[in-house]
Amino acid sequence: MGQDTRPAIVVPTYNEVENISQLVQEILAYVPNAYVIVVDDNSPDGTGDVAEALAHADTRVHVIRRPGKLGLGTAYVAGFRKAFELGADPICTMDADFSHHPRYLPALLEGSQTADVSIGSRYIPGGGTVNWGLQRRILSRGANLVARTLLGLEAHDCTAGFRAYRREVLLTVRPETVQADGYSYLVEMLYRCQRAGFRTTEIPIIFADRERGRSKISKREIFKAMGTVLRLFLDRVVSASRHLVTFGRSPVK
Ligand SMILES: Nc1nc2c(ncn2[C@@H]2O[C@H](COP(=O)(O)OP(=O)(O)O)[C@@H](O)[C@H]2O)c(=O)[nH]1
Ligand SMILES: [Mg+2]
Repeated sequence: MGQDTRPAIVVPTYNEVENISQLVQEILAYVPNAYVIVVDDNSPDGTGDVAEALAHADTRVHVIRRPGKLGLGTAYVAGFRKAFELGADPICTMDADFSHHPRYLPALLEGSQTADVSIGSRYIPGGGTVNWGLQRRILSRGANLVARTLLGLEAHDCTAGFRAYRREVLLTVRPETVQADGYSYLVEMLYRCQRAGFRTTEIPIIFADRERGRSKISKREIFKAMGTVLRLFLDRVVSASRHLVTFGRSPVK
């Protein structure tokens, strides 16, 4: 991980016209040497055009425009590819709605000095959520508890999209081969990082619910996430039993 390299901040957007300008401005205020990579999925509200104008005005800003709503997972992958082209390290992801406040970016990047994956975490001391209804709180806590228990993940916030990955992590884990899309992409990525032996650290953040625009999380995403956790759990069981078989074998003479 280079002290001399520039970080990239990948921001997937879908209908974030009310947030994008201020967000990009604040990211660059907190991290002036960052590249900002907006990945817009042809947002009907014109977010892509606004992002494009920001990119014209400032060479640190880049925009990837995709033809339609292709999902969060592949949006990250497209952003990572661009970050690689730019030679960025580390490579961060964050939401566009200020739930992941740019003020935490310096601490997140600092985390990358010592850990391979640095996570902006709601579920460690000092972290938390505000403006979330009971249902959303239970859902998020429950999802984390299940993912942590079944998959043996060390992080307390496994569904957080506020992360900094060292370049080397993405080279090894190859995010384009992650099967899950949408929100469960994040859980699968973390699982793969941990399996590959990368070290994670958590930085406490207060996650404020969006003030502008609407959430895109749906019931379908929640079911898909449950399916992903089960698939990864089976993967874990199968590889643990393979491990037992390999090590249980008597040595060949
Ligand atoms: N490019 C792209 N961005 C998306 C898509 N779905 C959600 N996003 C963005 O991903 C981030 C998280 O979505 P959000 O609706 O805030 O989810 P929530 O915070 O979990 O309710 C936001 O920046 C969204 O604009 C998608 O299909 N494509
Ligand atoms: Mg949000």
